[in-house]
Amino acid sequence: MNRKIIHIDMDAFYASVEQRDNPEYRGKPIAVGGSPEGRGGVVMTASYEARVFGVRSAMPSKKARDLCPQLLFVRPRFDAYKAVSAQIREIFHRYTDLIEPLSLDEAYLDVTEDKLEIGSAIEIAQLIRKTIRDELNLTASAGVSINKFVAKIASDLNKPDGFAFIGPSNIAAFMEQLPVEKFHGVGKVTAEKMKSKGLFTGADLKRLSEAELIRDFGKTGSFYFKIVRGQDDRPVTPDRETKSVSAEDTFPHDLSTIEEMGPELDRIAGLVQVRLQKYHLKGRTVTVKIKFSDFRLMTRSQTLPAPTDDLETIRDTARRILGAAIEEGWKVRLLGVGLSNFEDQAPPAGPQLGLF
Ligand code: TTP
Ligand code: MG
Repeated sequence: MNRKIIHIDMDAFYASVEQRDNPEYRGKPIAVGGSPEGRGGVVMTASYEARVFGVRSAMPSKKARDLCPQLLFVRPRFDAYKAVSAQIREIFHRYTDLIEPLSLDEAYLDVTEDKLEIGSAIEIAQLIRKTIRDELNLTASAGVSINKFVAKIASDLNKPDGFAFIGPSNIAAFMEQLPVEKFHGVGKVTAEKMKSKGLFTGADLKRLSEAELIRDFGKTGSFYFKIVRGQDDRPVTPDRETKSVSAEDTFPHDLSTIEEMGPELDRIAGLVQVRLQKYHLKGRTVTVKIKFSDFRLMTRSQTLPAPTDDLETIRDTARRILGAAIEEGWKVRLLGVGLSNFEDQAPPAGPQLGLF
């Protein structure tokens, strides 16, 4: 029997809370985070009025201000966002306890069996959206399908204040027309690599065998093989505890000097820092993962005196680890940076395996 999975994601979350609580921001382009003088800092999120100008999450404030001179910069109030996050979770719990939060504003729900015996995932998703609007004065978008992957893509289709249902009989056609860059989990480099091989959509990927996908894209090849057929049997895991936050990138060409690797490592560290911020986590242990052209894998870690989510600290530590680990001339295909050993969580016993 098919499962009934809902993915819910609040619209322009921090910005919407600010517009709700401060009437003077309503209908205006606002950015949460960053600095009005454009002196450093990045935008955490932008209201939809600001997105019209091209303002986006993780954009430096100077660029955001250049794109939209009347942009209002608002200082984040994390306590307010956490409170709303708890309120939406309480609404989810009216229907199911199988809730897997991905961040403050986003969660998967398994409503195969719902507490109120409504039976229809579409109806539950719409009820949740209506309740969030009526009780919290905020909007959310929802996607409904039979697995997490398709539900997540569906929730993004009609954002903001949107809804989409992709049922079992539509999944195949939907995945076939989907551009490869829309497959979440496919990064920019992989998407480019796919396109250079003439793979632009799900239909193109579907023509390849599992062995061919693994040959071209490594282990994730078998994930793509399944996903393009709409198969994803990952369960919704309630209140999963985040153990590590990481990012990695495979390069189109092998890198062999520190001069080439340094800026790439910095960029990857930046992605990790954005995620740490998004999940409100600070970690003590920085890990660098290195894959060589012969697929040999090396991971090296360093534990800091205090937990951090500071970009410079993460970058410097990652660079130090990399500098100590590799020798000039080694050919590097992939670099990754991870943070673990989070604040308020007991340090892991024994060697730190299982990162990434
Ligand atoms: P998202 O759900 O990615 O973005 P959003 O809710 O602002 O907008 P939408 O879903 O309508 O596209 O992230 C949720 C919140 O997490 C966001 O409001 C602010 C925070 N965040 C950051 O702090 N930094 C980031 O880089 C991102 C992407 C989000
Ligand atoms: Mg959101």
